[in-house]
Amino acid sequence: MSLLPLFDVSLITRAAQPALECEGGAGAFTSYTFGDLEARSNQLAHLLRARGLKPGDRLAFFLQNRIEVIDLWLAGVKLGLIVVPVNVLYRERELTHLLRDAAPMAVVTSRDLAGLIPAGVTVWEVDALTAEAGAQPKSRRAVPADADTPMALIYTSGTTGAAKGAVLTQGNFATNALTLVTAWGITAADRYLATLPLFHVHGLANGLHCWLFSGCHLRLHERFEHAKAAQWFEDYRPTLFFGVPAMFIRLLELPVERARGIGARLRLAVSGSAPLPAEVHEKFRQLYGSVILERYGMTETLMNVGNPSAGERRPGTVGLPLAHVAVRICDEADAPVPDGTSGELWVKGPNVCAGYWQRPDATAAAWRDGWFRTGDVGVRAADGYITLQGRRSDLIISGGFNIYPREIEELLLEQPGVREAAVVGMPDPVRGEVPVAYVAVDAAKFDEAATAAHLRSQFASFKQPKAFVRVEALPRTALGKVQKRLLPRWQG
Ligand code: MLC
Ligand code: AMP
Repeated sequence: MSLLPLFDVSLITRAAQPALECEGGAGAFTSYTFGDLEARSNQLAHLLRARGLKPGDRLAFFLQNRIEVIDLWLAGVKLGLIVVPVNVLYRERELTHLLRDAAPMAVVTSRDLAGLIPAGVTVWEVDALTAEAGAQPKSRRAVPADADTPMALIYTSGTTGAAKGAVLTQGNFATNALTLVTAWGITAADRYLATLPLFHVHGLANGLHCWLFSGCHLRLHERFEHAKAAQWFEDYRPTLFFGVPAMFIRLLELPVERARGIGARLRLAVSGSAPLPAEVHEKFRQLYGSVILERYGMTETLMNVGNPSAGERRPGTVGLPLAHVAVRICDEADAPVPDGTSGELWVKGPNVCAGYWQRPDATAAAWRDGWFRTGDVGVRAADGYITLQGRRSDLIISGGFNIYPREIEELLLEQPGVREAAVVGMPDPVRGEVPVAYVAVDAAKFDEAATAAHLRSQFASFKQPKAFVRVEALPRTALGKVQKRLLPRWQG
């Protein structure tokens, strides 16, 4: 199954129907029909083809949420391109690695972000590209594709410190969209408020694709802003909202009368990308009268497990395997464990990506007998509900963004005066976790402010340690492995 036939249900069949409203500055919104989106993406496809892009070529975008991301994604689907979404918060070190690895023909970005792109990479400025596309024919330009056609390279940090590109196919995305639209009963009558970034699978594969396939209406915001979010809900009156736990936690700040009004219209609120505390689930229900549906996914697999739309949405659990997914929970010896016993979640299905881009070693390490080993640890109850309990790696998730400590530790060790470094996730009431750096330093050589400034220039803001805690030496096992559990607790 490829993507265009799914999207055509909206792009062609609902051509005259209002599809989207986008923020156009000063609080004004511009509206588009599905037919407008079809025409815009055809024009861009003609231009990209004229610029030499062929099926299988990579094209990256480094953009906040805006209609041009949708144009680019649809043009990529039509031309069989491999689109490479890049987190707008990434900085020099992340960008250098990712762009060298993916080797896109160009990066489409905005004027304010263009200066961050490393030298030697071709940059296409988005407004100029869009203006030029406007002069192209509106007729469809598309190449044949099938389920195995690679669609995107989405980078996800590896335990080695360097991010790997998950190769997601059109079939992966199509399966995900079909399953979610069906399981969550999304119809053309829904209204979806989109504030998740489009450069990660939550906003892209779930948000955009459920919209395009169901033909519902979408309001796209550049990003989630907690001070404005309540007003957006009240103005737009969405029936659908997808968010990370940090967003739901921010929404708990609203007075009950406003929350009730919003909740009365909200048919379905979905949380994922990080654990939703059971307490937040309950408080949201009390305040909004809406029971959050929590689901579990990954960049490499898109969505795997979810609470039912019709049925019990059990707080603290991620629910049951989605219709197309097989889930196995295994012990250290790779043997399936009985219900009630913790183990690593393995998944198998048409949602699982084709492997890591040019990394046969990492691909071989992550798959076993056709199963993808998620690295997430969980337990299954006798009635099938799965609870996630942690991870096999020391991944930190902050506001739904992933942080691999190793990546930051490696850079810290390159700084003057740093002898040892360990980065650890500490609990945070809104973002779930935040990173804190423990360092053993030569005081005469270590400059904390300079180190922090260097980190800021190299990494996304969510990876910046909230503090540098100085220790004499890191606690280690007899074999020299750092024991992060034994580090003194940071008091904030
Ligand atoms: C966040 N920030 C941004 C930004 N998004 N800056 C610019 N543009 C954006 N789009 C930065 C802010 O500058 C700030 O930096 C920090 O993030 C927090 O911002 P905030 O305004 O204080 O927001 P807050 O209320 O804390 O909420 C944060 C958040 C953000 C929820 C808006 O964490 C977010 O958008 N998370 C979504 C992540 C996501 O989509 N994950 C899906 C991965 S896919 P500073 O310097 O103050 O820290 C996946 C698979 C699956 O995991 O299962 O879905
Ligand atoms: P990413 O690599 O950004 O796609 O992040 C995927 C990881 O997010 C998973 O491996 C999980 O650890 C985590 N995750 C996603 N959804 C949930 C959830 N509902 N509860 C807990 N963790 C989650």
